[in-house]
Amino acid sequence: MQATLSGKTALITGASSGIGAATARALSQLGASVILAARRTDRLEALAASLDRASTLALDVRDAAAVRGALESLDLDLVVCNAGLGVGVGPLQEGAPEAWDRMIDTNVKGVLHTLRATLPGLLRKGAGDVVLLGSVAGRQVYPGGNVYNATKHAVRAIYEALRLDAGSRGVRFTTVDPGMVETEFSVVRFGGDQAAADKVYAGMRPLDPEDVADAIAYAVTRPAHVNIGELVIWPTDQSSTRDVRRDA
Ligand code: NDP
Ligand code: 8X3
Repeated sequence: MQATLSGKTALITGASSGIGAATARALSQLGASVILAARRTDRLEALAASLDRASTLALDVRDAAAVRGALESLDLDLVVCNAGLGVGVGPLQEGAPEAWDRMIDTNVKGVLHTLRATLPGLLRKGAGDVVLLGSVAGRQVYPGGNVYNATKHAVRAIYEALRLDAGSRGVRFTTVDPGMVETEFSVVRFGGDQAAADKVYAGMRPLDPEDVADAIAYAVTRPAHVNIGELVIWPTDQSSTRDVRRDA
């Protein structure tokens, strides 16, 4: 990668694990100062200790006031809205409203709170990058994915809304929409059941979080006049949200 992010400051939400942690490493290696935000500060501190120019921020993106208080005054160049989760898989008619709240409050409202606190600063500077972690689940639904799918469709709508409301003002907007990535996502989704999580990826080659981080690094290191808008990244073994080749 030729371009450098030296002198730039990046905020990454959900940096304590998976795609967020890999993205923090990638952006740091490209020279950016990285602000690592999430709830598990022990994880953030361990990651920050292994990186140059890294600081940590205890943040629950569902808490609008806390997000505003922590982020509004930061001088940022890149904002990666990555914090997100799935809670369970099952028929809508049997769903748990508490699980719906967790997904909607984190994946949709968390993104909105983060953008509300950071986008005005980027627009004032007339430069910068906003990267949203969508999903192929924001393009295709799958059985039992109902509310998670809906939250990622919402992220896609937010991406499109950003282009209309804040586009052409020097800030670039990118949605990165991966298929299956082996992270803690499925462990969280199945309430800590590692065996259930392992089954999701059994016999197939999922993406690594570094594959997604690499795509994000590519998007944010293009020349200023180039905005990579939408990146859809599938494992080669996954042809749709419903079709996965196993034990090839
Ligand atoms: P992980 O579970 O590994 O990481 C999720 C991150 O989100 C953690 O750092 C977690 O930190 C953070 N997070 C969750 N809730 C909150 C909250 N309320 N406030 C702040 N941070 C929070 O999963 P992934 O890395 O896979 O997921 C990252 C993003 O990528 C998500 O938006 C997910 O929907 C999306 N995605 C994942 C795919 C996959 O197959 N894994 C595919 C497509 C998209 P902490 O718990 O410390 O707060
Ligand atoms: C998370 C991956 O396949 O569960 O977006 O939708 S999946």
